[in-house]
Amino acid sequence: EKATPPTIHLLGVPVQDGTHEKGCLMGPDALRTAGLRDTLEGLGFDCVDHGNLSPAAIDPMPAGKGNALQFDAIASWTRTLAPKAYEMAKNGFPLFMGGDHSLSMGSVAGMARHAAEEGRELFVLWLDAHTDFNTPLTSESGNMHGMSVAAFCGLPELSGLYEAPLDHPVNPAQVHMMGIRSIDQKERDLLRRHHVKINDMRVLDEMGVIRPLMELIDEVKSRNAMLHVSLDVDFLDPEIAPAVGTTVPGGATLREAHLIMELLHESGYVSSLDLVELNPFLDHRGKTAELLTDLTASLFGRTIFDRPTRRPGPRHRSV
Ligand code: 4U7
Ligand code: MN
Ligand code: MN
Ligand code: MN
Repeated sequence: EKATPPTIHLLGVPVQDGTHEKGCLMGPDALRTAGLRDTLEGLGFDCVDHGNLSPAAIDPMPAGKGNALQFDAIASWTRTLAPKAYEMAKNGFPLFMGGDHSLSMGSVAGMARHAAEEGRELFVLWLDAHTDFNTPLTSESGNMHGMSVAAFCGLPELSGLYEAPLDHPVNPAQVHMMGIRSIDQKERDLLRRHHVKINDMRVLDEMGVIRPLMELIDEVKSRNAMLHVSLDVDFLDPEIAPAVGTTVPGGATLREAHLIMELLHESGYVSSLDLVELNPFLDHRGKTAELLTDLTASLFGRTIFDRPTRRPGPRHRSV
């Protein structure tokens, strides 16, 4: 099979209602300013910037149970984004520029529907300090950017975010997390009950990124599934990526993050990407936006020097 590079579809999703920290709405423009599009075109990809999404108004919803802030606002973002993601996926590789992490409630739901239509499963690689598996019943903060995974996995407490209960919820056992170092008490029980695959920082300390990542890639390949990558800025150590509201010390290093992206590129199975939680108001001279741009370049094949093709196989099979 001849390698055909997919068209990359950039979409800004300036949502910040999922967090109490203001500033994520500037994320898409900071990524544009850092030259994300030129970088991807420089790697040989056709690139379309669809501008920024704006959420459709929805009727106010019956007060949901529990502790969720801005439920209605997040529902309108999610209901606007999910069908847009689904449409973009038909024509290439969707790249979602956040915006806070509640963005993934829509991006992943749309990708899961696309995958199902192609007769394939969707796996998710969740790169984050946090597991984002709270529901309105378990969350202590009420911030909905901490509930994204629970939402796209179809937990009933969050089904009201979608137009209808999800036909294609992601299987929690097919959500692989890396970089985890902050989990709330009740969230822990939920993660266990639903068999989410968690590689915490201790796993990275002990074996580095290659083993856990290749486990995921091998599973994706063996099932000919698609792989959505969701990168939360706080996956990275705050020393190298300060532009985020929810810093947790002890995160991934620059080289760990690049190695993940390079291996993902070589796999050829990544279908879509979220770049989320970038808060340019907290950045130092654009360094976090530039780092995200560089990591994206690695995901799309930038290498430090020529590399032999070690894992020949279909490239971008997923699109
Ligand atoms: B992010 C938290 F309290 N678990 O629910 C919560 F520690 O998208 C954090 O990963 C959520 O940045 C972080 O508020 C959401 C918390
Ligand atoms: Mn997150
Ligand atoms: Mn996080
Ligand atoms: Mn698994």
